[in-house]
Parts: sequence; C-alpha cells; structure tokens
Amino acid sequence: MSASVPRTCASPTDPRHDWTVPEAVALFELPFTDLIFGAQRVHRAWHTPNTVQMSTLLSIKTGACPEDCAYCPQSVRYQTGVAAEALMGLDEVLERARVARAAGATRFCMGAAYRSPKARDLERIAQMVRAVSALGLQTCATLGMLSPAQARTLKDAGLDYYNHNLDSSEDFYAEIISTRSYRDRLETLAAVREAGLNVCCGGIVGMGESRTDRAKLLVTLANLTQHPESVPINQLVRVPGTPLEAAADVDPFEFVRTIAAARIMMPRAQVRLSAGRTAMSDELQALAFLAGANSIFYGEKLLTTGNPDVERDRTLLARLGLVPEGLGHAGTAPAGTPAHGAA
Ligand code: SAM
Ligand code: DTB
Ligand code: SF4
Repeated sequence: MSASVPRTCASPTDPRHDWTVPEAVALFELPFTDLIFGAQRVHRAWHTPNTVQMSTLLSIKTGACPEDCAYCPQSVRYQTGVAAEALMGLDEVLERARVARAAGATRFCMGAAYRSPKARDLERIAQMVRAVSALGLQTCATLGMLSPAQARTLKDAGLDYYNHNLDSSEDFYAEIISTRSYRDRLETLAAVREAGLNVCCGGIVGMGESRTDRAKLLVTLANLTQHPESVPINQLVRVPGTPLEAAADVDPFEFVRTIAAARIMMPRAQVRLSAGRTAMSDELQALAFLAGANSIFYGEKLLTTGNPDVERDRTLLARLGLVPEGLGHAGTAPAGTPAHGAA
C-alpha cells in the first residue's frame, strides 16, 4: 500500500476504531490516485471484488413530516409538491417487494417520513417486515428515531437492517436540522445496535459542508464501538422548495474521495453509492466503484425522487463487469473478512 495511507486495522480481523480527524482529513488530501489505490487495496482485502449489493427503496409513508431537515422534500415546512400519503397497505408493499426481488434486488428498504413511529404504525410495519422477509429478501427500515423497545419490536419481526443517518458532522448538523439533535441520532443508533439489528448509517455530500465536516462524519462512524454494516454516501438531491435547492455543486472527485475514505476507515462495511446517481455520469459512478463502493439503490425511485432505471443500471454494471450480489461472481474473498492480511 502507498506509504501515505494509514493502517486500517487494529489487528488482521478487527478494523480500527481510533481514527482522528487529522488522519481522516489527511486521507482526503492524498493525491487522488494514492487514495483510490489505498481504497482498492482495502476493498480487495475485505470483500469479493466486482460484486455489488442492490437495495430497493419504497416510501411506505410519504410527506407531511414535522421535522425540518433542510435537504428533505418530505418536510411539511417546505413547498416541494410532494403529496402526503398515509401508511401504505400490506398488499401494496408486498407487491412492490416482489417486483424488486424479480428485478434482482436482495434488500428491500421501507422508508417512512416520521420523526418517530407511533405504536399502532409500528405494529403494521412489523407485519410488513415479517411478510417481506418471508419473500426471502433482506429487510431494512428507516422510520426516524426509535426507542430501545421499538428497535426490539422490529428485530423480533425479523428486520435485518435499520437505516438512520448522521448526515454530517456534529458541527454542521445544527445548520441543517433544528428539530432533533445529533445526540438523538446517536441514541437511536445505540438502540438499534443494542437490539441486535444491523446498522445502516451514512450521510450526505453537497449540503455546503466543508471537507473537515465530511472527515468528521466518517470519524464519528468509524469510531462507533462497532462499525455500521452499511454506509450510504448520498449526494444531495437538490429539490426545489427545500432550503438547499440552490446548494453549490461539489467537485465530483470530492464525492469519490468521500467514498474512498469511508472504504478505508470502515473496511468491512458495505459502502453504498446512494442518492444522486441520476445526476452522475457513468464514468463518475465507475470511479465510485473503484473507490470501494459496493452497494447501490436499485429501482426507478429513491423515496420521492428519481433514480436510474433498472435497465440503465444493468447495462452499467455489465459494462463494468460488476455482478449483483447473489448472482455468483468471479472473486474469492468472503465479505467482511480480510483475505490477505489487510494492514
Ligand atoms: N424520516 C426518517 C429519518 O429522517 O430518519 C427516514 C427517512 S429520511 C428521508 C432518510 C435519509 O434520506 C435522510 O437521513 C437523508 O440522509 C436522506 N435524504 C433525504 N433527502 C435527501 C436528499 N434530498 N438528497 C440526499 N439524501 C437525502
Ligand atoms: C439513504 O441514505 N438514502 C436513502 C435511504 N437512506 C432512505 C434516501 C434518499 C432520499 C432521497 C430523496 C428522496 O427521494 O426523497
Ligand atoms: Fe422527515 Fe426524515 Fe425528511 Fe427529516 S429526512 S424531514 S425526518 S422524512
């Protein structure tokens, strides 16, 4: 590995949890090819190369959210044209899950525009989790803040992953959300972990945050007692009507650097090239895979905004020789295990 990429593991099987902000910033500051090379080395030591995990999203409860997240089209405070919809019925959710499975997704992620779920809704969502799980799909939910008891209810229903993003550094967070704190988010993550669920937690690039904010977000994630199993890196989708509708472009290479730093700092995680792909060229997405992304959101829609259509993604993966997880592959390393002495 390039001498300038720091060690990534405490031992050959245990990733580091003692990252400092200067170390993370130093990763971002590496010459681009050194950073990508370092990320690719880590990626190949811990994961089967050329395999991409595919998650399909479904908004099961849309809009009218009381929170004020400045990026979000679903906040009741912004005029974004998103029509509010009540919690979806079980049959429709199942139908959408079947379509996702037939298209090749292995994980189905149900998102709800809640600050936190009410007891009655959580019971209905637990039923959805049971039913989607019975289709043989991995299940994920993102429903806002959870208490420890709510997290256990979802675990008991068979939920595999819970998504709850930190979004940015603690410092920058206060500029984009006022209705709940960073600490609230960390408490939900702790409840999710405590319940035995896999953690899906990442952030958004392009909200006006600095490189240091991006580095600090990754340090917070990488220094959790256990790294998130899944780390979505979203590029802001600028939705008209939200406070961030005119946020400045971020250098695409900075987005790729964020993916590479996440890969190096959390070697075992699935790093997801998440929202924002409709605005990205095929070449930029290829760079993100080269930087260690090994997961995508798959299907025409994210929650309320667009995503590349299935055919386009299949073509892109085929052009790059990337194979959807679950369809067999050419590589050798089992996921999450260092294959040849990651250092
Ligand atoms: N309401 C729940 C919550 O906020 O925890 C779950 C749904 S919320 C839409 C899930 C995540 O989507 C947010 O934390 C944020 O990271 C991401 N997101 C929302 N709007 C976005 C946008 N315009 N661009 C990129 N990511 C976005
Ligand atoms: C995540 O990190 N990104 C997804 C998922 N987790 C829930 C959501 C992206 C939402 C983009 C805006 C929208 O479609 O409403
Ligand atoms: Fe509500 Fe989640 Fe959107 Fe924030 S990100 S406004 S909590 S739906």
